[in-house]
Amino acid sequence: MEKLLAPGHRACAGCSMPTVINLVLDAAGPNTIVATPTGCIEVTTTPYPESAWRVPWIHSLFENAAAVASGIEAALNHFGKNHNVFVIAGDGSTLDIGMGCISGMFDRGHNVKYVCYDNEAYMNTGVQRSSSTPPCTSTTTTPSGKVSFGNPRPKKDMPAIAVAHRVPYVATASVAYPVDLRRKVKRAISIPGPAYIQVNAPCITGWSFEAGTTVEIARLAVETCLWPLYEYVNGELAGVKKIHVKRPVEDYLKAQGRYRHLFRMKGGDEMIRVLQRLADENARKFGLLYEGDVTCTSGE
Ligand SMILES: Cc1ncc(C[n+]2csc(CCOP(=O)(O)OP(=O)(O)O)c2C)c(N)n1
Ligand code: SF4
Repeated sequence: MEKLLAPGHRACAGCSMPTVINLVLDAAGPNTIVATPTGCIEVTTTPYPESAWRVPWIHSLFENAAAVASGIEAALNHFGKNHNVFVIAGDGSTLDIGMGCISGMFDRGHNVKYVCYDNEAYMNTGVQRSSSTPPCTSTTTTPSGKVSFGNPRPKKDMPAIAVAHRVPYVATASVAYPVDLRRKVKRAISIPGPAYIQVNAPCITGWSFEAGTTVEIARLAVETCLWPLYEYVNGELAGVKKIHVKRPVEDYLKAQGRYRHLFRMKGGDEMIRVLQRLADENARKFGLLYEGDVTCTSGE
């Protein structure tokens, strides 16, 4: 099938975001309207007068994609038309500035499927911290240095916020698990009302990893339990992706420049232990390990 996001867009080589878009559109099909706010997604796919989108697409402000999508869905309802309505947005516009409009969209119960590609910072404007940036990450506004291990704050739990809004379908996904991601998009469409899916989306520029390892990085996030894959249906945990061999967080961290300081600075080992505890907590909370499964400690 022809890809619904055309090649020739201007995302960095190795960016996962165009893959996220194509997986979402593969699952949703051509009968889909997409609203996107400002961010890498917009600047790289629609440099005037070009567009890579092969479905109807609209650009909103940084803060109001959910409101724009709500209006599209209400208008389609009014005219008796049936299309999938999606927002695809970065974490800055989702977890920070767009939160009020998203809360309103969830609260009004619009049949809009909201996908956040989570590259864990404001990448388009130069890798500033967002509330989705994990602790100990070096960004341009939380640089590591003599007195700083990077971002001092925890990552905001947006899927939990969506569940608290009684959103009928909430899930996390990863570019490293494309079958799972497509299935979750289809399931979101099959359940009437709003849906929220947050996709781990490695950014080669902001995360600074070796070219060609984008999918490997995304897989390590899942295998270390730093990025648990789960879905909630009507507020109940309805499925998790279990892990056979749980990798130590060092395997994920050492592959990325944004965590390089943790391996060089005095006290970095304690920060790595803090991140390991977060991963262990995810494994426990979501039941990610099979009975008797192995926790790998060697880094192999
Ligand atoms: C009200 C407003 N404030 C700030 C900006 C500048 N701005 C444009 S894109 C962006 C960052 C986008 O970050 P994110 O949503 O995480 O997407 P990414 O670029 O990482 O894909 C910012 C701060 C803006 N366009 N509008
Ligand atoms: S800066 Fe990051 S998110 Fe933006 S296009 Fe480049 S790799 Fe993708």
